Amino acid sequence: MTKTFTPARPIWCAGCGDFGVLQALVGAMEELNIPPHERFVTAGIGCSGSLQNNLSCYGYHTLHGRVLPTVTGAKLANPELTVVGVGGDGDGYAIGGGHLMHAFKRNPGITYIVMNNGTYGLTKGQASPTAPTGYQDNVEEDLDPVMLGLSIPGSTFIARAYSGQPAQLLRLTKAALEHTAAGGGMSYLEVLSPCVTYNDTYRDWRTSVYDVDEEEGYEPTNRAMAFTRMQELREDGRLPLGLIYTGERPSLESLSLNMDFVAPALQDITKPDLSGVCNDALQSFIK
Ligand SMILES: Cc1ncc(C[n+]2csc(CCOP(=O)(O)OP(=O)(O)O)c2C)c(N)n1
Ligand code: SF4
Ligand SMILES: [Mg+2]
Repeated sequence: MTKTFTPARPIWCAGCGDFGVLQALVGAMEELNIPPHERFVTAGIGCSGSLQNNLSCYGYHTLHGRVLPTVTGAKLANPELTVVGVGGDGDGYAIGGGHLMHAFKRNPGITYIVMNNGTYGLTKGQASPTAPTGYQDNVEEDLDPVMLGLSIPGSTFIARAYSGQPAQLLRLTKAALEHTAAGGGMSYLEVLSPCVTYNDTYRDWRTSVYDVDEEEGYEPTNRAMAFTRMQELREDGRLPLGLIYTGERPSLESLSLNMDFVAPALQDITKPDLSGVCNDALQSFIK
């Protein structure tokens, strides 16, 4: 336990945007009084994935691209935990892209933070799905995961922050955790988090970000307005930040629990019928 709850020192390059994401997550969890033993943080493989080593929590590195099924399973196993998935744009939008749309659709009670740097940092700078046309000879149009999330009716919380704007990043990280804690389901927060070594976008992003939180008349509860505005801003070459969409829909675990599903971690394993089932399961491995 001492080892689990003693954060390691980050090994990121000086100036990596992921430092800001770590600071915001630690700050938000402290401000919301979430104790370390009630945090479950799972990370994908990538520079961003090492964030999980740097804060006090339970959790582990899962397989590359498998953050969302892992955190969904953890939440169903113990709905009392604060469950957070963290990873990169390669992890979440390339190899893990198939899971993203189903997670939006299922709306599990988890927070998912993607550190988008438009590159595969850990493997030395290949183009990711969000890399712009021209980066490393990329001939494809970049993916907009915010618009993907908006196009899926089950999604309930979509926000984007920039690690160069720490006050807003902290506020949105807290809002994401609060949405999920209130039973609202999945909160998705993409953070524009520059990779200073392989794709240093600080200069470009500083001038192209656009804050919808400050826009008069913008209604984050209006999905159609959000989608139209995202499209317009994209055409103008802007990167929208802020609380982009929030809606209401029951969380996956609330629906599952209504179906007589008892979360495994909350079952009384001293009950004779349950201990019999556990013993049978163990015996089946021995046979
Ligand atoms: C199944 C599998 N395929 C490929 C890899 C190699 N790999 C490790 S990290 C990575 C991409 C990392 O990019 P991203 O998720 O954007 O994280 P970043 O390092 O940029 O934070 C890849 C392709 C792997 N570890 N496992
Ligand atoms: S290679 Fe890029 S993403 Fe990885 S730690 Fe360095 S700056 Fe961050
Ligand atoms: Mg990346």
